[in-house]
Amino acid sequence: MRLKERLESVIKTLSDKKNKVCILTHTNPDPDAIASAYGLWYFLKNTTGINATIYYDGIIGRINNRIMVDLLEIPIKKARSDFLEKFDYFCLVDTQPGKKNNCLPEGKKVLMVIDHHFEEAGETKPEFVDVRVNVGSTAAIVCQYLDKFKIDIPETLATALFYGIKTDTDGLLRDFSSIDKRYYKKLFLKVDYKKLHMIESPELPKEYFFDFADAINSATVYKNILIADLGKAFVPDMTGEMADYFLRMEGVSLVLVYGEFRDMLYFSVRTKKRGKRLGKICYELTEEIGSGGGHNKSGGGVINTPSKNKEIFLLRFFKKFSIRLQKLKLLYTEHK
Ligand SMILES: [Mn+2]
Repeated sequence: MRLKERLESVIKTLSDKKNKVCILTHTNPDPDAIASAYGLWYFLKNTTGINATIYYDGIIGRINNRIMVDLLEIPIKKARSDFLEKFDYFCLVDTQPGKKNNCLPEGKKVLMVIDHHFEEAGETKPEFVDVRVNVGSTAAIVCQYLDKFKIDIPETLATALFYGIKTDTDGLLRDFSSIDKRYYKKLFLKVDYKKLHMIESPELPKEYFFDFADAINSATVYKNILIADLGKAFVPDMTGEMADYFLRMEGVSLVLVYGEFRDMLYFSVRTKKRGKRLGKICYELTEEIGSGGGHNKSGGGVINTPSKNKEIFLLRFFKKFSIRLQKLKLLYTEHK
């Protein structure tokens, strides 16, 4: 069945307006997850009349993402497990049933899965599954749905979707497809630039800069690999932010940044090199001790009980990338 027919079948399933629908993002949602949830919410509203509820768990950590939600008035709420009981249907965006990075209650009926991470064999068989690993953002996939049904995208939604595609593809430079490119260009004409600027360049709390200091002071290098420890991270997303930043360093082609937040160890990995499957690697590095995933050039995850598992994780990482521990050199003191 073609995409439009498959979506029409979902709309038919939801024909009773009394249906309670929950759109669920992954834990600690990023702009792509938030934007695609908002886009799907708008799609369902326009095609079925249903006012779905968007839920996330964890925290919206990054300042940019919090401003995105506030400024664009995105109706996303923090879930508590008992909140999720009342829904008839679940739609998952930027994640999948069976993945550890979402709080979908067990045995719940999943109607839609829209994602661009590699598929894991989940036990539930949703009616509508659209997982495209070659696409750079879930937001672009949702744009295609709105496009197929000729639904006009208002300015706030356009700004959210644009920011989602932009962040997940690093401005069409990393792991992107022709679909990301198409909608990035189309949305560009509708973006509220003032709001986008406020989202992208907000005032930052002092803690943000302290994490920078910790990252730079702790950074060690082996050949073209850089590893940095944030200690206690101010928000989980700091690892990704710092990893992106370090990847810009001359001579560095692979970066690992990790830091603790509320008794969990978060980490992000980035590479400049093509052909690396970091998502898969992060998945393997965290087996039994946490969860991980991602794409080709970017990945990350979370480790449970760091006091016990941090070392296991780091040793796995060193082994995977053939890093000789004795040869790891401090970046900054070396310079002084
Ligand atoms: Mn994504």
